[in-house]
Amino acid sequence: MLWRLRVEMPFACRLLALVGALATACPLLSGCARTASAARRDTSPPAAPVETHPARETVDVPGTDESQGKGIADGCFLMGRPAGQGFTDEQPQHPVHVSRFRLGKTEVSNQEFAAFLNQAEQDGADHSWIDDDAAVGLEKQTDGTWRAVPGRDQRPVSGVSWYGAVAYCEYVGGRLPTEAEWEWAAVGPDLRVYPWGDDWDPARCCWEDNQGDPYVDVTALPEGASWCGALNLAGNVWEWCADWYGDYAGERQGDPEGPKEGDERVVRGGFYRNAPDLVRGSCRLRQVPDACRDGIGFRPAFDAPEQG
Ligand SMILES: [Ca+2]
Repeated sequence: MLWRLRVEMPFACRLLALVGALATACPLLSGCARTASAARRDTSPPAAPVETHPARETVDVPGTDESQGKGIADGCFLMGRPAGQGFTDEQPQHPVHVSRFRLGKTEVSNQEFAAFLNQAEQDGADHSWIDDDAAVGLEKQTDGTWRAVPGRDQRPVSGVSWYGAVAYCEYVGGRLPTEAEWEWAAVGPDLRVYPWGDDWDPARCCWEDNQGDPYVDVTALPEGASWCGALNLAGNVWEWCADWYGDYAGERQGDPEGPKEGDERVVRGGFYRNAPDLVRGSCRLRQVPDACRDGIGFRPAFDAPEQG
């Protein structure tokens, strides 16, 4: 598929690589200094999907010409943070080209995942998709069907394993975003620290200062939208990515997919209990793919339509 192809770096990407090298060599070009700290640490094919493909809203890049097909524009950016900024596993910062793709505008909601569970056939799957106790927004009824807990239908689903996320994405005709795609959607061409910009703003995401019900609706906080219009990339729930977790290689890459194997998968974006440092666009965390934990959800990505 197109999004999996390695691509030749265009001039703009080579220019970004040069800027990155200069920034590493010269602290004056590196932007504001940030505290570095220790890195943190993610197995098998997903369960079979079902055939139905309900429509889902995705985000588009402002200015994208309709005739070119919708989707987040391809582009080059410096993935990760410069030395001395962020966490050590965000380094080395390196130039990456991401091909055009589509991304869910919102995290997947309890209502959406309940509908999926009621239609998908989980029996026979090698890995559990969800943990009843961790999925605080879902409940199984006496007839065996699932429903969103009243009042939580539009809250993000959590307590879902990587396998459950993959199965849902296939159910809607998509896939999980790669780590590079997720970061591109969050930081954009101007390498924002947070999806909305470089300056921390506690009112723009669901983080540890959130009071009352820890989660917000997946359509809430439009003021925290990223450059391409994706909501709640920062906070609310961590989001599963397709990649195995691993160290960055450092050289320029086209549509990287992470290590070929590993023990833990990447999650991105932070959740409602995290401090600002963990909801940054380049921050990485890892989880074993069988983990069903409150605070980890996802959103689907889609291959961009072919350009005619
Ligand atoms: Ca999120």
